[in-house]
Amino acid sequence: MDVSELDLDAARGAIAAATSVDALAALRKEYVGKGGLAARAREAIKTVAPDQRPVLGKAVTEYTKTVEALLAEAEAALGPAAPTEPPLDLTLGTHGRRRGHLNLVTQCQRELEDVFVSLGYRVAEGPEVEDDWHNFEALNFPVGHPARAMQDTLYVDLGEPEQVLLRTHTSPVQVRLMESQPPPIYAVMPGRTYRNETVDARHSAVFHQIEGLAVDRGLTFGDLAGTLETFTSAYFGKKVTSRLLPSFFPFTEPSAEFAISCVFCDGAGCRVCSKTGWIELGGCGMVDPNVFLAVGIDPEEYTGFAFGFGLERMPMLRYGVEPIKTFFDNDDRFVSRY
Ligand code: 2NL
Repeated sequence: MDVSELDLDAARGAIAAATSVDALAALRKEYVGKGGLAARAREAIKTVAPDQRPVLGKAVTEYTKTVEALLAEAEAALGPAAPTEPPLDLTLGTHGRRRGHLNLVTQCQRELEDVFVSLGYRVAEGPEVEDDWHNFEALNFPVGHPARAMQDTLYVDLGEPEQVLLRTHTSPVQVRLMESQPPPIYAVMPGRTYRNETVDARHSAVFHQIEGLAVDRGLTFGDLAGTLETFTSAYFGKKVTSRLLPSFFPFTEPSAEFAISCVFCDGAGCRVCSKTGWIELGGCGMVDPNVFLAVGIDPEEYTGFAFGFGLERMPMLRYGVEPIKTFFDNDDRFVSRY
């Protein structure tokens, strides 16, 4: 082996002619790889005349450096190196894990929110642990009023007796909204509510409501009726109509129950609507002037309407779910179905 075999021009020519990363890798092996030309030349150092050893040693080092640099330059010019790891297979299975989804009640809540947002309403939320003022007093439920007893309130053992409670409806959110901002107000309040109820097919101690509130100049009962009609046909479809019947709530005057034509028999009368052709959804009315006074809104200047209904009832009607506790049991056979 002598110095002339370390032919840099030959290496330069071959590297320049290579057109693939694989070809360059083969050249690297041939010139500077294990057992390659440079390695053999280094081996040969001890076999040449002592005075030639430094000459050959220097030549091998020079050759290796130059060839490595030429290879690196050529590789960079050919673009990124092919991945050395096997590519990630995105079609591989999930190893038994399934993607979760929202509970049916949450799905329904989101859908209703969308309907009201499209009508120009905002979505408002508030605390689930409330005080007597926001849950009752400001809503025209005076102390000792029988309507308070009807709400089966769950009290929290905190502060003065019967002052801190789990909200029995979402109305306190509306009180907080009216206290914190001037009209006009157009908002819906969905959320969890609590009552000390005996659980049966349609009642649960923990349930959800969605309420709506509109406060503006010149709002009438006609606006309320039109809003509910628009909402019910947006959610249940154009075939469904709504009706109002006189009722009573402490916070509205006049008050009404609202019902939709039965989604199962189109109003003809069936088992689900108890042959009446109507399904009651919730209550509504014009905001009582006493409520406006409690939150500092002038009832001479503003009027408003409010409505409320149970959230669970919607998917119960749509999918025929019963009893109500099915929503909260978390039985996977139910949960994974929707
Ligand atoms: C029902 C009936 C209703 C309201 C809720 C309300 C709230 C304020 C003022 C006036 Cl701050 N009204 N909310 C009004 C009428 C009925 O709910 O059956 N809910 C499940």
